[in-house]
Amino acid sequence: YPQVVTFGETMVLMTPLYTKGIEYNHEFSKSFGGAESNFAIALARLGHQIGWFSLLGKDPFGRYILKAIRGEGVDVSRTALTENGPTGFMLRETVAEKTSVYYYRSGSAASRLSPEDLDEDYIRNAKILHITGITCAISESARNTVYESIRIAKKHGVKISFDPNLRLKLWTLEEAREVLLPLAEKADYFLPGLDELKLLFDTNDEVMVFSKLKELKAVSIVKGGSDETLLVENGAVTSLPYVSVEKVVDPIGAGDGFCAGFVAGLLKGLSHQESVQLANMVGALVVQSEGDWEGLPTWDEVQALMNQEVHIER
Ligand code: KDG
Repeated sequence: YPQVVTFGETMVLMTPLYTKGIEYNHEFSKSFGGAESNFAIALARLGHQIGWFSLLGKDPFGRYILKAIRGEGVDVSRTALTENGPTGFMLRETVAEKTSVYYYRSGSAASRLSPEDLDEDYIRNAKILHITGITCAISESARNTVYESIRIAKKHGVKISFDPNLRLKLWTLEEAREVLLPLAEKADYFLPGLDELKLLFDTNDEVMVFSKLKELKAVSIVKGGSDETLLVENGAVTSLPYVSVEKVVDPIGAGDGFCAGFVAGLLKGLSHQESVQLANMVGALVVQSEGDWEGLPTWDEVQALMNQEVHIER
């Protein structure tokens, strides 16, 4: 059984080859993305056994995604290709430095995830169950699957890490608050971004944000301070600086890699502070290459960064 289990929707991602925008492009590149599978790929590359499950359409996109994620060393044994809905699909364009995402995922195979798709033994044997708010946003049955997975995890003493991953294209802020804040109460490790917290707590006052976090039972790890990550535990806030990068090429996927870095730290027996430092390193490596998951580092690459090894080109 894998040490960590996660689940959620992964979609095919089409991106226009040129910067003219979707409307004026005829050529697209094909990849895929999904916060939970990005997280899973990251953990696998960092050397851990990770299981990701979902429902994919029994279609070329579904087969493509399943093979690719399996090829990354993620356990996909609980993922099924189904005739009940197609594989979700998204387009992303960046025009004049503004990125927009278009989702084609309502009624998708993954949106039909329901509590019956859960394998209790699979969750029970893990150390950590990783949940993101996106799964709660895609459908009521997927949200109920999250609730049921948490109930199973709690019953068996499996720790819960939770990234709210607020996606306002999927639901309103009010709907998101109603679901995500109670989930933060249930988490052992809460991994939000500072901007998300300001929206969820309805305040721009950072003192207020942190005092609300201190009320939670969870250890909170707040991504996206100006150039730091903030660790909140036992009523104290510790700032851990980012690893500086020369050029941010593509920030998408950095949050998922960050969460995986933190969880990998826990699995490697590191302290919470050290785990955040590892998460910061993974984040720094991801943003330097294109793609939601392609730039996720291996454990060797992280160690090379730790040891400041010089890259030999040829
Ligand atoms: O965190 C990156 C994800 O947002 C991306 O890979 C796609 O899961 C995705 C979503 O729902 O937008």
